Amino acid sequence: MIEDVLKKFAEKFNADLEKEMNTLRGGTLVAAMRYATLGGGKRLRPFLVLLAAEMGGLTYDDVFPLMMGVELVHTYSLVHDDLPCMDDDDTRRGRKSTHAVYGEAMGVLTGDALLNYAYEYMLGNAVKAKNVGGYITAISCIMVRAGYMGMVGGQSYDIDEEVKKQFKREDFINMYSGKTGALFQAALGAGAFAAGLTEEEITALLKCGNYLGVAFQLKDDLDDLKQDQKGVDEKEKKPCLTMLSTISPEAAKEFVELDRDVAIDTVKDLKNSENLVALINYLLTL
Ligand code: GRG
Repeated sequence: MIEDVLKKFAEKFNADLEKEMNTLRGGTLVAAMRYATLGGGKRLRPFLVLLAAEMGGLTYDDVFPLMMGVELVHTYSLVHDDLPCMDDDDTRRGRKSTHAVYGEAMGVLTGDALLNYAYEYMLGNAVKAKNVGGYITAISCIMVRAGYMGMVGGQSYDIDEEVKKQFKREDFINMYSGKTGALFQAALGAGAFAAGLTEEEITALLKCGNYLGVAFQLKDDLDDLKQDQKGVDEKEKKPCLTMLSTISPEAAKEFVELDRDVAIDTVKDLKNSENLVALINYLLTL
C-alpha cells in the first residue's frame, strides 16, 4: 500500500531532517526554524522528488538535499501563510503555528530564514551530486516555481478578496496552479532534472505536478467545507473566497476526479511510475 510506503519514507526523512536541523547554531530564530520544520506534516513534496528521481535510477541519499530543500520552502510558505496578515491561523499540523509560539515578527523571520537556508543547503551539497548540471537545474526548477511566477505569485491573488470576487473558475484554476501546483511541479521536476530524465519525461512530470497540485488544493477546499458544515472550525476567520464560490461541491468533486485522471494518464506509461500513480490515486480519492 502506498500509504505505508509514504509513512515509512516520512519516518526516515523526519529523522534525517532533524539531524540536519540540529546542526544549526543560534538562539530563538533557530529554535523557531526547528519548531516549524519538525512539527509533523505528510512530507509529500520530498516524496515526489524521490519518486521522480527513482525513475532515473537515483536513490534517497542522492536526492536528500533536494528533498530537504523543497520541504523547507514548503514549510516557510506555511509559516508565512499562517501569519495574521495572511490567513491568520493559530494552529498548524495539529499544534500552535510558529508565530503563535514565537510572535509575529519572529514568524516572518523564521519563514525568511527557512527559505534562504533551503537554497544554502541545496547549493552547498551540489559538489556531491552525481550529475552536477542536472542537480543545479533541479534547484533552479524549485526556485522559479516557488517565486513570483509560481507559489508567491499565486498567493498574491489569494490575498485580495475584492479581486477574487470578479474571478471566474479559470482564474481560480490559474491561482491554484501557482499557489499549490507550482511546488508539486517543482518537486517532480527537481527529481526528474537531477536524474537526467529525457525532455519528454520531464515535460510529463511537470504537467502531472500541476494537475495534481490544482486538484489537491480543490480537494483541500472541499475538506474545509465539510469541516465547516460540521461546525468544527468555529473560529472567526477572515473571509476567504475559493473556487467553490464559482462551482458547486458536486462539480468540484468531478473536477478533482478529472484532474486526477489527467495527472495519472500523463505519467502512467513512464517506466517505474507505479508508486507515483498509486500516490495520486491515494491523495485524490474523495
Ligand atoms: C512571502 C509573506 C509571504 C508569504 C508567502 C507563498 C505563501 C505565503 C503561501 C503559499 C500558499 C499555501 C500555503 C498554499 C497552501 C497549499 C497547501 C494545501 C498546503 C498544505 O499542504 P500539505 O497538506 O501540508 O502537504 P503538510 O502539513 O502535510 O506538509
